[in-house]
Amino acid sequence: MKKLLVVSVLAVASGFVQAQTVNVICSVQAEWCNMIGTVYAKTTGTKVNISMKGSGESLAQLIAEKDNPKTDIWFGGTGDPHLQAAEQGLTLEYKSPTMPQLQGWAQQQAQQSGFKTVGIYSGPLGFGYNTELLAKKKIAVPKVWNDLLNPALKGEIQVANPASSGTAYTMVATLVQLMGEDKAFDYMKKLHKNISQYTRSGTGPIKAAARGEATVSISFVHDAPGEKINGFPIEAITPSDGTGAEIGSMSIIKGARNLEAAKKFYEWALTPAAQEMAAAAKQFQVPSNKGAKVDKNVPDFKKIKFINYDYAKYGASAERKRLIAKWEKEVNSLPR
Ligand code: S7P
Repeated sequence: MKKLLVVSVLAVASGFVQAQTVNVICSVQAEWCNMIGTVYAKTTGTKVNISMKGSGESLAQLIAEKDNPKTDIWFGGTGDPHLQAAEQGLTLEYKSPTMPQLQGWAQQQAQQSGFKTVGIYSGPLGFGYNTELLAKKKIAVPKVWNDLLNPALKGEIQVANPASSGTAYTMVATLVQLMGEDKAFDYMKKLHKNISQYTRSGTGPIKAAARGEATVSISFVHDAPGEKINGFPIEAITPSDGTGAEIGSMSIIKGARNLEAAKKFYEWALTPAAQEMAAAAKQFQVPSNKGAKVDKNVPDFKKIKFINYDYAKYGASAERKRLIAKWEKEVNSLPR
């Protein structure tokens, strides 16, 4: 025993003990991914390999890697694909001792998945708009979903493609729950005429609106203040007739090669200090740890009219597949 201890001490002292490694897919924006990677590596000595991907693309990668996972943990991204990953057996059940410190919606996300994912932030869907372009084109700020059908907005709106983007899938699921399926599809067919481009990534449209490449975007509104702080003429609003919200989530990958390192990273990511890094990286979702400070730029949920989003139903693989196939056939195939 004594001999073993001496060997361990010598190994550490002489640098023979290899640092732990954790392979992270990160689905929030680059500044936040880089910040958590750098801070976690510096404070723990862990080697952090970060691969940045949107939510839809991350799920596709995890499905492709199923038999030989190269990822240990998936940080961030909309909750629906995390629920699908859980349903498809791609992620591992893990009950964090931190769970009681989390908001109800974050715990509900965990329970719904059999503890194979957990909520780390939440944020509402809405409209981003370029203030200068709207003023120049003399178009009123869109306040309800129907305002996006204004013919003056023809070719002026960007939203992502729901097949690749969790943000855009949140829009489809929100509209279906808000209007009923038939009316929602009629609405999306009309909206199609005003769309200039369905982007691959969910954050693309608000960046385009900020830079004047689109007048309006359908986006998570917490992505607007960061663009504004960076000097772009952008504002965001949530539709007063109702909207949905994402539960940004985190999951440990089943078969993770660095399971202990993944669990350590997971616990760290649930701490108030780690969650406050979002605002430091100019991303303004509501943090899931009740003890984390809420930045003044975070949208005030009390002022937003939310639908009662059914995360279990719309997070199910079969429902997502069905709605996306219907959107491709009935909406995306239409001429503009
Ligand atoms: O602030 C980043 C954010 O809006 O992007 C995440 C997500 O990766 C978007 O993925 P998609 O490209 O698949 O839409 C959101 O979870 C997050 O709030």
